[in-house]
Amino acid sequence: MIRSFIGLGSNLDDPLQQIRRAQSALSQVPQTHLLACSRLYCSPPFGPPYDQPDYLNAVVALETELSPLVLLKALQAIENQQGRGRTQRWGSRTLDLDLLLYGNQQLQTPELTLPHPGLMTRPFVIYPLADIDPSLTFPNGTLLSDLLKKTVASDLMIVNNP
Ligand code: ROI
Repeated sequence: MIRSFIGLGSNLDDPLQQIRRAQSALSQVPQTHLLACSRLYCSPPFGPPYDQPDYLNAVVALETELSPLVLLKALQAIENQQGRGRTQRWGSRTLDLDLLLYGNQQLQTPELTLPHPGLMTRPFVIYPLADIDPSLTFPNGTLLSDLLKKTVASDLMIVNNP
Protein backbone atom coordinates (compact mmCIF):
# COMPACT_ATOMS: atom_id res chain seq x y z
CA MET A 1 0.00 0.00 0.00
CA ILE A 2 1.30 3.44 -0.96
CA ARG A 3 0.16 6.67 0.64
CA SER A 4 -0.86 9.24 -1.92
CA PHE A 5 -2.15 12.81 -1.65
CA ILE A 6 -4.75 14.26 -3.99
CA GLY A 7 -5.49 17.98 -4.42
CA LEU A 8 -9.13 18.92 -5.05
CA GLY A 9 -10.20 22.23 -6.55
CA SER A 10 -13.42 23.72 -7.90
CA ASN A 11 -14.65 27.19 -8.79
CA LEU A 12 -17.84 26.43 -10.75
CA ASP A 13 -21.28 24.87 -10.26
CA ASP A 14 -21.49 24.85 -6.45
CA PRO A 15 -17.85 24.18 -5.50
CA LEU A 16 -18.73 22.88 -2.02
CA GLN A 17 -21.00 20.24 -3.53
CA GLN A 18 -18.33 19.38 -6.13
CA ILE A 19 -15.67 18.84 -3.45
CA ARG A 20 -18.02 16.76 -1.28
CA ARG A 21 -19.03 14.58 -4.24
CA ALA A 22 -15.40 14.11 -5.21
CA GLN A 23 -14.44 13.08 -1.65
CA SER A 24 -17.23 10.51 -1.73
CA ALA A 25 -16.11 9.24 -5.16
CA LEU A 26 -12.49 9.03 -3.95
CA SER A 27 -13.61 6.89 -1.01
CA GLN A 28 -14.94 4.36 -3.54
CA VAL A 29 -11.89 3.96 -5.80
CA PRO A 30 -11.01 0.24 -6.00
CA GLN A 31 -8.04 -1.13 -4.04
CA THR A 32 -7.85 2.21 -2.24
CA HIS A 33 -8.78 3.58 1.18
CA LEU A 34 -9.48 7.18 2.07
CA LEU A 35 -7.24 7.99 5.05
CA ALA A 36 -7.93 11.65 5.78
CA CYS A 37 -9.42 14.90 4.46
CA SER A 38 -8.04 18.38 5.09
CA ARG A 39 -10.12 21.39 5.97
CA LEU A 40 -11.65 23.34 3.08
CA TYR A 41 -9.99 26.55 1.87
CA CYS A 42 -11.32 29.40 -0.24
CA SER A 43 -8.93 31.58 -2.24
CA PRO A 44 -8.84 33.84 -5.29
CA PRO A 45 -7.30 32.38 -8.45
CA PHE A 46 -3.60 31.82 -7.97
CA GLY A 47 -1.98 32.88 -11.22
CA PRO A 48 -3.73 34.19 -14.33
CA PRO A 49 -6.40 34.46 -15.56
CA TYR A 50 -7.62 36.49 -12.57
CA ASP A 51 -11.11 37.16 -13.92
CA GLN A 52 -12.59 33.90 -12.64
CA PRO A 53 -14.49 32.98 -9.45
CA ASP A 54 -12.72 32.12 -6.20
CA TYR A 55 -11.68 28.49 -5.71
CA LEU A 56 -12.54 25.99 -3.06
CA ASN A 57 -9.64 23.62 -2.36
CA ALA A 58 -8.91 20.62 -0.18
CA VAL A 59 -6.46 17.72 -0.02
CA VAL A 60 -7.16 14.07 0.77
CA ALA A 61 -4.76 11.29 1.70
CA LEU A 62 -5.34 7.86 0.21
CA GLU A 63 -3.73 4.51 0.71
CA THR A 64 -3.71 2.59 -2.56
CA GLU A 65 -2.54 -0.54 -4.30
CA LEU A 66 -3.08 1.09 -7.71
CA SER A 67 -0.11 2.20 -9.80
CA PRO A 68 0.29 5.97 -10.25
CA LEU A 69 -1.06 5.85 -13.81
CA VAL A 70 -4.08 3.73 -12.90
CA LEU A 71 -4.79 6.07 -10.00
CA LEU A 72 -4.48 9.04 -12.38
CA LYS A 73 -7.04 7.42 -14.72
CA ALA A 74 -9.40 6.95 -11.76
CA LEU A 75 -9.04 10.67 -10.91
CA GLN A 76 -9.74 11.65 -14.52
CA ALA A 77 -12.84 9.42 -14.55
CA ILE A 78 -14.17 11.24 -11.45
CA GLU A 79 -13.44 14.63 -13.06
CA ASN A 80 -15.35 13.53 -16.15
CA GLN A 81 -18.30 12.20 -14.12
CA GLN A 82 -18.57 15.61 -12.50
CA GLY A 83 -18.79 17.26 -15.88
CA ARG A 84 -15.47 18.96 -15.92
CA GLY A 85 -15.66 21.56 -18.61
CA ARG A 86 -12.59 23.55 -19.40
CA THR A 87 -12.57 26.13 -22.11
CA GLN A 88 -9.24 27.74 -21.27
CA ARG A 89 -5.96 26.37 -19.94
CA TRP A 90 -5.74 27.35 -16.25
CA GLY A 91 -9.36 28.57 -16.50
CA SER A 92 -12.43 27.82 -14.36
CA ARG A 93 -13.39 24.22 -13.79
CA THR A 94 -16.07 22.25 -12.00
CA LEU A 95 -13.52 19.84 -10.58
CA ASP A 96 -9.77 19.49 -10.71
CA LEU A 97 -8.13 16.46 -9.10
CA ASP A 98 -4.33 16.59 -8.97
CA LEU A 99 -2.16 13.64 -8.04
CA LEU A 100 0.22 15.54 -5.74
CA LEU A 101 2.32 12.79 -4.20
CA TYR A 102 2.56 9.04 -4.61
CA GLY A 103 4.74 7.79 -1.78
CA ASN A 104 8.24 9.04 -2.43
CA GLN A 105 8.02 8.36 -6.14
CA GLN A 106 9.56 10.84 -8.57
CA LEU A 107 8.39 10.50 -12.15
CA GLN A 108 8.48 12.54 -15.32
CA THR A 109 6.42 11.21 -18.19
CA PRO A 110 4.16 12.95 -20.72
CA GLU A 111 1.09 11.78 -18.75
CA LEU A 112 2.24 12.41 -15.22
CA THR A 113 4.86 14.31 -13.24
CA LEU A 114 5.46 13.32 -9.60
CA PRO A 115 5.52 15.13 -7.29
CA HIS A 116 2.99 17.48 -8.91
CA PRO A 117 4.90 20.47 -10.37
CA GLY A 118 2.78 23.00 -8.44
CA LEU A 119 3.20 21.29 -5.09
CA MET A 120 5.89 23.50 -3.57
CA THR A 121 4.49 26.87 -4.68
CA ARG A 122 0.74 26.75 -4.13
CA PRO A 123 -0.57 27.90 -0.73
CA PHE A 124 -3.92 26.17 -1.46
CA VAL A 125 -2.04 22.84 -1.54
CA ILE A 126 0.60 23.42 1.16
CA TYR A 127 -1.83 24.45 3.94
CA PRO A 128 -4.31 21.58 3.48
CA LEU A 129 -1.42 19.09 3.26
CA ALA A 130 -0.26 20.33 6.65
CA ASP A 131 -3.74 19.71 8.10
CA ILE A 132 -3.29 16.03 7.30
CA ASP A 133 0.42 15.48 8.00
CA PRO A 134 2.43 18.44 9.34
CA SER A 135 5.56 16.26 9.54
CA LEU A 136 5.47 15.34 5.84
CA THR A 137 8.79 15.28 3.96
CA PHE A 138 8.79 15.58 0.16
CA PRO A 139 10.76 13.14 -2.04
CA ASN A 140 13.47 15.80 -2.56
CA GLY A 141 13.99 16.09 1.20
CA THR A 142 12.10 19.38 1.69
CA LEU A 143 10.15 19.54 4.94
CA LEU A 144 6.54 20.65 4.63
CA SER A 145 6.98 22.55 7.91
CA ASP A 146 9.81 24.64 6.34
CA LEU A 147 7.72 25.34 3.26
CA LEU A 148 4.79 26.37 5.43
CA LYS A 149 6.88 29.02 7.19
CA LYS A 150 7.80 30.56 3.82
CA THR A 151 4.33 30.41 2.29
CA VAL A 152 2.16 33.48 2.60
CA ALA A 153 -1.46 32.59 3.14
CA SER A 154 -3.04 36.03 3.34
CA ASP A 155 -5.54 35.20 0.59
CA LEU A 156 -6.43 31.77 1.95
CA MET A 157 -9.56 31.43 4.10
CA ILE A 158 -10.60 28.35 6.02
CA VAL A 159 -14.21 27.50 5.19
CA ASN A 160 -16.27 26.57 8.21
CA ASN A 161 -18.94 24.22 7.08
CA PRO A 162 -21.07 21.88 9.13
N1 ROI B 1 -6.04 29.00 -7.79
C1 ROI B 1 -6.62 28.57 -6.67
N2 ROI B 1 -6.78 29.42 -5.65
N3 ROI B 1 -7.03 27.28 -6.54
C2 ROI B 1 -6.88 26.38 -7.55
O1 ROI B 1 -7.27 25.20 -7.41
C3 ROI B 1 -6.27 26.81 -8.75
N4 ROI B 1 -6.04 25.96 -9.78
C4 ROI B 1 -5.47 26.35 -10.89
C5 ROI B 1 -5.02 27.77 -11.10
C6 ROI B 1 -5.80 28.35 -12.26
C7 ROI B 1 -3.53 27.75 -11.37
N5 ROI B 1 -5.25 28.60 -9.96
C8 ROI B 1 -5.85 28.15 -8.83
O2 ROI B 1 -5.27 25.49 -11.88
